[in-house]
Amino acid sequence: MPNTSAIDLSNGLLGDKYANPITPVTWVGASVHVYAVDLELTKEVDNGSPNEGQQVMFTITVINKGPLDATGVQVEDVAWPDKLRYDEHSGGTYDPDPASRIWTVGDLDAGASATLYITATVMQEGDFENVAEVYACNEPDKDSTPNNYPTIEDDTDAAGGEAGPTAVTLSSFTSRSSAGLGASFVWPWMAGVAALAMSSVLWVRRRR
Ligand SMILES: [Ca+2]
Ligand SMILES: [Ca+2]
Repeated sequence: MPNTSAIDLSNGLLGDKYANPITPVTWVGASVHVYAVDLELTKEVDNGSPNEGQQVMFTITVINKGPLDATGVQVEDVAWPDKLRYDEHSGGTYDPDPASRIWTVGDLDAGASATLYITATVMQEGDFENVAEVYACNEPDKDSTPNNYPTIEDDTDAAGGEAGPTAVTLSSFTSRSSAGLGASFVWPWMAGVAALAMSSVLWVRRRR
């Protein structure tokens, strides 16, 4: 009697334990991981401590570590704070509409990367951290899922910092002359000019 307990892959059945050739076999506890790409995303800001009213530039990079080419790749700016005003972008196709904020990357071959630059103005002091994540990809990813933030994976990254108050300059003093603080600076200056003019008049009269 031959040993029939070994797995018989020729007909997809399990030996003598499942002798009926038409009985379907259910594999319990087994899992098969099938993936095609591995997208990784990074996001950086050029200045993590700007003053209110200053521009900062975000750099978003997505790389496909393969092994296969990726298609239909999109990246979304999620959790974009109201205090950040979008100004411009370069390096790719980006929709700055608040209802979208989608960067259309398109095809990304294995080993290739793409980079987008977004310039924004910090309109208020305080935390301005924000997040970018891979939003879509036609192929399954090894270790991340598109558009499932706030789950943190290698297709997600945050950048930002803490903005300080508006920088104080001489022009900001004079432009706020009606606010009291400016007046305390402007009036002594005007008084000094008036005193200089009066002394000049007296000097001319004395010379006559
Ligand atoms: Ca990934
Ligand atoms: Ca994700």
